[in-house]
Order: sequence, then C-alpha cells, then structure tokens
Amino acid sequence: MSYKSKPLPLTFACAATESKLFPHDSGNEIALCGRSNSGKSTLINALANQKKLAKTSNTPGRTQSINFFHLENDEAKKIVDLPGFGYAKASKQDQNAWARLIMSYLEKRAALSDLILIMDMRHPFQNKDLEFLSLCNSLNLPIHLVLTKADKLNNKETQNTLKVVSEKMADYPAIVDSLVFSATKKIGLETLLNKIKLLLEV
Ligand SMILES: Nc1nc2c(ncn2[C@@H]2O[C@H](COP(=O)(O)OP(=O)(O)OP(=O)(O)O)[C@@H](O)[C@H]2O)c(=O)[nH]1
Ligand SMILES: [Mg+2]
Repeated sequence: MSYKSKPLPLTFACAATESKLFPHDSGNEIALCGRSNSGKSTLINALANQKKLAKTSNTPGRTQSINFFHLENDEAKKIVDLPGFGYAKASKQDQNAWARLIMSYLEKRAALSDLILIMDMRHPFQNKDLEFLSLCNSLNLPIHLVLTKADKLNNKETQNTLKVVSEKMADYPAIVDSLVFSATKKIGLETLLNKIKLLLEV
C-alpha cells in the first residue's frame, strides 16, 4: 500500500471584510489567490478532506471576505482564502473594494510567506491573472502556480496547455513552480499537501 499524506487539519478562524479584522499578524501563512470561480475554496476543502470548510459555489464571486483557516493544533499556521478577482458582474465599486482589501493584506502581512495562484487549467493566464501578477511584482513573494480542474482536459489538451504555461511562466520569475491539480479526481493533491506542509513547517 502506498503512503498517503494526511489531510491538513484545518479549522475556520475568521472572515475579514476589512483589514482591522485580520487576526494577529504572526506565525506562518500561505494565501490562495486566483480569478473568481477558479476553484480556490474547493482546493482548501480538498486539502482538509472536508466538504464544507470553505464555502464553494457555481456562482462566481462567492468568497467576498478574506477567510483565515488555521491548523487545529497550531493557530499560528494558517491558510488564507482570498476573494477571487475579476468577477465581471460585480459593480466597479465592489471590485475596487475587494482589490483594496486584497492589496492591504498582501502588502502588509508579515506572516505571509508564499502565494498559491490558482488558474482554471482550461483558461490559464487570462488578462485578470496578468493584472494580478503585475500587482504582485513589488511584493517579493514566491508564487506557486496550481492549474486546477485538470479533470476537464484530455491528455492532448493537458500537454498543449502545459507547453503554453511553461512559455508564459518564463515571463514571471516570481512563479517558482507549477502543479497540475484536480479536486474532483485528487490529481496533484499529494504533492500539494507535501509542499504546503514544507512551507508551513508542519
Ligand atoms: N471539475 C472540477 N470542478 C471544480 C474543481 N475545483 C473547483 N471546481 C468547481 O468550480 C466551481 C467554483 O469553485 P470555488 O471553489 O467556489 O471557486 P473560488 O475560486 O473559491 O470562487 P470565488 O470564491 O468566487 O472566488 C465550483 O462549481 C466547483 O465545484 C475541480 O478540480 N474539478
Ligand atoms: Mg471561494
């Protein structure tokens, strides 16, 4: 029998709609970012092997606050679910408020060590992703790219997408690695769990 990584024992800590509601800025934190509906909340549930820890939805723009989850046995180690960017149907005012909230977190958070950028593997490097990547330029944070919903692509599409992605990655040195992932089929889950455990020093 092959060895399987244990899920991350995550528990919900708090939902912050403004920066004064962020939990104490200490310890070690990894944040998940990506376009609205890319699969961030679903990925958190997959990491924890839970169904409803992070709210998921078919409706883009569901996660509207910054949601903090910490390890059950160590509150100082956190995974953070950021609201998705680029939800076209949201009002300009809402989109600006979300962008301000996300940037206030990304720019000031001392505990934040790494970003995991989620892209729907069927639509990688969309304009909104490029805008986000340019916002990240000044942050000096390593970005780990996760290409999710891999279950939606056949082998040939996967290979073609990986070629495009590796070319694009060359333009963004902040992206330090990439991983093919599917929450539905648990593709890449083991690798991602191991990577996050290393980063969080679990
Ligand atoms: N087939 C498939 N569907 C997925 C996968 N991951 C997420 N989804 C679906 O994609 C939709 C959006 O997922 P969410 O996890 O809510 O996306 P999100 O990035 O958190 O969205 P926002 O909170 O709006 O930013 C849901 O219908 C999920 O079931 C996957 O690996 N495979
Ligand atoms: Mg979400």
